[in-house]
Amino acid sequence: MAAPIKVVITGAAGQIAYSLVYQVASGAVFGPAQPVVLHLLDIAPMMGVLEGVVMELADSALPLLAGVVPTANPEEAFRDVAAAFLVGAMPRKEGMERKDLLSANVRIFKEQGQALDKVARKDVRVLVVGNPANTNALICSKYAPSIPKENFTAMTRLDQNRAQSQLAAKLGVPVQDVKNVIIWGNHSSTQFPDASNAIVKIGGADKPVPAAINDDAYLKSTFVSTVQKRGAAVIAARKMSSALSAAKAASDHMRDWFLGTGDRWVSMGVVSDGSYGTPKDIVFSFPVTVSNGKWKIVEGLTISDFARQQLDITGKELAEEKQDALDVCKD
Ligand code: NAX
Repeated sequence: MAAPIKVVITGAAGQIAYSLVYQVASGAVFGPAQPVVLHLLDIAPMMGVLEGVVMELADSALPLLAGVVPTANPEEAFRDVAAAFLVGAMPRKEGMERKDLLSANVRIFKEQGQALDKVARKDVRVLVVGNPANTNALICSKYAPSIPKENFTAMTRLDQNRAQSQLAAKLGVPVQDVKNVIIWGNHSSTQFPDASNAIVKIGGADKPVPAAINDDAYLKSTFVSTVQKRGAAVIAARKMSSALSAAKAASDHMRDWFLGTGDRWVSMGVVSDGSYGTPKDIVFSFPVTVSNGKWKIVEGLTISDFARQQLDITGKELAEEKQDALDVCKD
C-alpha cells in the first residue's frame, strides 16, 4: 500500500463537503490503493458541526482513511497537502447574482492562496469549487506565486456532467456513451455548453452528436440555456444549491487530474494562454486532456461564428470579474 497523501477539503462542515468527504475517503478519487489523511478546514463557529462529520467518518470504517485533521487554522489545514478542494465560501442563495458574492469570497481565496504558498507541497493540485470559482482560482494562484499557476483550476465539471446528461437523455443513450461535450468560459450563466464536437456511441459506432440529434435550433438554444440555468433550477426546487452532484463533479475533476483522462476531453477552468482568442491570464474553462498529472488544452477545434460570440461573452465577463477581484484585493 502506498504512503498516505494529505488532502484538504475546505468548507468541510458544509453541504458539498458532506458528500465529498466520503468520495475522497472511499478511494473514488485517488484510487483504491491510495490511503489519504483528510484535512478538514472550516471557520471557528462551525467546529462543532465539523466534529459531527469527523464522527461520521470514523463510523464509516473506511480502510483508506489514514487520519482526519479538523481545524479552523488555514496553515494547519494546508500543511504538506498534495491536493486541495477549496469548497468553502458563501453559497449563492435564490435570486442572488454571482457578482454579489465576489467581494465576500475573493478575500477568502486571497488568504488561502497565501497560506498554500507558505505551507502546501509545491506540486499541490488545487481545485476551486467555491464561487465565483474561476476568479477565486485566479486570485488564489496570484497569492501563491511559489506554486505553478497550472496547479490552480476551477470546477466546470458539474456543468459538463449536466450537459452530458441532457444530451444522453435527448438521444436515449446511457450517459457514458456521450463524450467530448465542452464547457467554455465561466462557471456562470454566461458559460457556453458546446455539443458541436461531442460524440455519441450508437449501436457500437461513434457518431457526431449534432448529426445524431439533427436539430441545430435545440443545440443552440434549449440545450445551452438548460445547462446554463440548471444550477438555478436546482436551487428553486431544493431551496439549496447543488451539493451531491457538485461533490461528484469535484471528485471526477480531481480523479481525472491525478489518474488521467484517456482519449476523453474534460472541461476545466485553467489559466488561459490566449487559446481560441480568449483573454490571457483569466481562469477560463477549456476542453483538456490529462496525462501524467498535466492537463493540456485540446487544440485545433473549429470555432463557428455562433461559438465565437459565446466565447467572447463569457471571456468578457471573466475579464470584468478579474478586474473587480483585483480591486477588492487592493483594499
Ligand atoms: P455551504 O454553505 O453548505 O458550506 C460552505 C461552508 O464553507 C460552510 O460550512 C462555511 O462555514 C464554510 N466557510 C466559509 N468561509 C470559510 C473559510 N474562510 N474557510 C473555510 N471554510 C469556510 O455551501 P455549499 O453548498 O457546500 O457550497 C460551497 C460553495 O460551492 C459555494 O460557494 C457554492 O456557490 C459553490 N458551488 C460551486 C459549484 C461549481 O460548479 N463550481 C456548484 C455547486 C456550488 O454552488
